[in-house]
Amino acid sequence: MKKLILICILVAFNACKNKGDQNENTKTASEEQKKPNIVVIYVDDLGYGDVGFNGATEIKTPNLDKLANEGVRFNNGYATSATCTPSRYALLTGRYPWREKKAKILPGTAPLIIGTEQMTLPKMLKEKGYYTGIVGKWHLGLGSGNVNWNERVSPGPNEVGFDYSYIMAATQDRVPTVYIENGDVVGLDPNDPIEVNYRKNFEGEPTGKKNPELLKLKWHHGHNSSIVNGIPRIGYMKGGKTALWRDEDMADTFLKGAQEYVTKHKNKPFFLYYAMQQPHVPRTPHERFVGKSGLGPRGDVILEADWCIGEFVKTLEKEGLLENTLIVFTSDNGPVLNDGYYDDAVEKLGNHTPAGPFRGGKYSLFEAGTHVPFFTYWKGTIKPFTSDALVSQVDVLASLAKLVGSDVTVQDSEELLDVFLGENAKGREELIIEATTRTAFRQGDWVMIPPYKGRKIVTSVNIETANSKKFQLYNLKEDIGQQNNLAETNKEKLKEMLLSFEKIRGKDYNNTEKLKLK
Ligand code: NG6
Ligand code: CA
Repeated sequence: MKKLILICILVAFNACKNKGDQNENTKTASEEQKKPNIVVIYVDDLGYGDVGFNGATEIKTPNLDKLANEGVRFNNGYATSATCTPSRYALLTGRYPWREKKAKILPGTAPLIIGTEQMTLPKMLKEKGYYTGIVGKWHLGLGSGNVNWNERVSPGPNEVGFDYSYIMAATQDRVPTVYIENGDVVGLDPNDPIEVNYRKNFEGEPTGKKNPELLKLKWHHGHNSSIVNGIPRIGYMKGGKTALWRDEDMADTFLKGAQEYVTKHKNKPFFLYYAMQQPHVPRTPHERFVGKSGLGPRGDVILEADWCIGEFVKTLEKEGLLENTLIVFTSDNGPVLNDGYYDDAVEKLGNHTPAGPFRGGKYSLFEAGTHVPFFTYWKGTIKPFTSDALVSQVDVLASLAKLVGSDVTVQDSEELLDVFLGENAKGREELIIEATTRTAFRQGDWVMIPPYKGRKIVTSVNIETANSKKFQLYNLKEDIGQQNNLAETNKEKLKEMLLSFEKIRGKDYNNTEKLKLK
């Protein structure tokens, strides 16, 4: 009898224990499930008005429109800057780029500008168990000066938080024109080493300037150094013949990289920074897309980018990941037409308005420089919503930290997770925007641009800088195109804006001119 009781107790205990284990397992599994994959799709120089979901009618972007319209579409989404490097710096570090002097358009030979000790978006996610990867454009510098491209290039993305990297070093128009995977140039023949120099050419090497007969794309300004694939570039390069990219295949190469990354890492929460190159110059659509938009190569590569995103989402769907993946889509800066090549962007523009309703463009402190397409999408979790909330790419880090349960905070990154998920429409109160070395301030519906010396128009690209000897003050609610400067008539508002701006930016933001409110 005693024995029987003991057996009963043992059986009951084991049953309980198993149940406990099971609960434990179930909890862990569902907790794991709760950790969504995160994909940031970042395009290059795409304007607010370049996409159907923001009103474009001359260019069709059905794949983007579907995601945007089923996700949270931001009417007030910003890149921190009107050029690439600083915007990317802010996205990945959660810090305003004007805090880092080196965060300016970098040559292909620039050293890494993110400190290896610095907190970054991929680092934060990695700490929370994510596998992290980048496929696409980097443009944040590599190495620590005098890079030898024939050895492992380091530090780079893999040293600031990415487990995997497949990148182009700088831009499509800058050398070196090769892909780099985890620090190694892809397809490099050791007997044909790569040399790169931004100051002087290598003896006997043709250039865009001297050898126009070798060009399939003509340069308009800049872009007259080494020739690769019939396209003249910024900077000089020699060697590495087997590793050189064919520009027309770049979209497919990055897409394939992004798809393979997903398929390979689908069993663990992953983060992918899919940094597409379109529609930055040189605009080189794959033959499949040539002539398809009727707007020239710039339109064609936008169609190509849209197609790539459609294909990429199909992969997520096929792998059964779409309902467990948060997608953030945005652009690093606003649009530009002629950015250095004769590629018909101006001539074939027709009725298309890349900047949408905004004034300016890439390089500009006017809205079109930084006010960009922006949406989040998460099938089954995010409900379709058009948000007026003010959000910046600098906020992605803190907001994703909240999503994954990280307590990481960074100086300028505001935690706006519920805004990004469309559960709340109250975004930032204020925001500093940047164009080259100049900064301006948005607060509520108002934008204040301090006086800056320098050219009013960048003539080569035909874009207004927003430089003026006078303060500028605009109310975007009534004047989205920034036509009515209210600085003279609303001095109270101007004063209030300047004070708030200086609180964040400090007083010495304009070292070319002493600012005084008269
Ligand atoms: C400019 C280039 C421009 C583009 C830009 C960087 C000239 C004359 N212009 O210096 O073509 O490459 O840098 O663009 O060289 S960004 O989107 O990467 O910031
Ligand atoms: Ca850009």
